[in-house]
Amino acid sequence: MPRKAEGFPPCAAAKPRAAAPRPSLLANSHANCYYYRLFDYVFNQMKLRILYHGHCFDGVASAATFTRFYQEQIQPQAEIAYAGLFHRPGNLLFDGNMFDGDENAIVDFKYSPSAKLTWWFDHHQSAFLTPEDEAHFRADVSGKKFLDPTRKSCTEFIGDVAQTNFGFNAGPLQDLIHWAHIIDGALYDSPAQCVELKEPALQLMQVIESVPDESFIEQIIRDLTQKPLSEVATSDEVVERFQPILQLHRETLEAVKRKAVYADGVVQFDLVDEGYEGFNKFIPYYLFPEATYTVALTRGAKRTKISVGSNPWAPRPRRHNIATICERYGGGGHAVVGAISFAPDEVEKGRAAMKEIVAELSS
Ligand SMILES: [Mn+2]
Repeated sequence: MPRKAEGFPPCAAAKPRAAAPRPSLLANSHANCYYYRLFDYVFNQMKLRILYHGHCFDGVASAATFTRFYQEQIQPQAEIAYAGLFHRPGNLLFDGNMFDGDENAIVDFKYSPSAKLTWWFDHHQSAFLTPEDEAHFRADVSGKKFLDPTRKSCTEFIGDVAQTNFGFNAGPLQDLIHWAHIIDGALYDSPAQCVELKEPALQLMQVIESVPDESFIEQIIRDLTQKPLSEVATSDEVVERFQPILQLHRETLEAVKRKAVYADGVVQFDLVDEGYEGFNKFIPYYLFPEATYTVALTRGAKRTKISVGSNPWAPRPRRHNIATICERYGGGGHAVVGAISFAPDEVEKGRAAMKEIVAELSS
């Protein structure tokens, strides 16, 4: 259950610190002059670009946590811009124009060897597109790029590193970190908790995963930087957007009930013809508590996708590393959950790969 917020101290950005990261263009003797400060603000303000794992609760929570850390410990006056990053077929995840800040950060997403990338936090096993990217990361001496695939959530990882290495106080973000940990680590009490969606944090998760409006997601990030999770998750804007999602979620539940086939520990279903772009990944275990794995095929506007998952409450333990299986088909993820993207028209290719994966997990 979400803990009740006991006051949410405003971000220290409200009171800019004296230290400026860039040399001033004017002499210091004018430092207290209004026009000096205005000039300094206009001409010396630096821009931070934060690229985060889009439509993912942990990605959004990581962006909010990094924002608050950056404003409190690094540069209070930075102008901050956001953009979501998405997994796509092939290796074209980044384009050079994305790194348009004076500083550029990636959180909860793959590494980029771009010289413009100044901060990186990730916890995915499949964190690198190529061995060259990994070598580039291993050679980094900036002290601002971090990977720990043993972490359940990138949000918690950022909070801990920021606290230990940079003196950040992650306390006010405790509730956000707690829920990112549960959601990204799939540490729910039961499949019912996640399929019935009673907790506001889980309703916010659904909104983040489903609402296509990037500017709304960006507002959520900015709100989570300044307000407690419980307040953001129960706001009118979130509650209003959650209602149609809940309706669709119930329809998807019915579709999975109709299409899912269970055998040898594996639930499989193909929702391409139904037109559902995604589904709550705990529905299969809600319906088939004895299953160890799920393999599902869906199609959206931008990709056909195989989702592979494992049941955290399975009576028989997981014996396969799902990221490793997905990597063979050009996908990736974690040991317990992963995905593979194909072009939207590659449905048959997706179906063939799905068949092979089901056979492997059933053996
Ligand atoms: Mn994550």
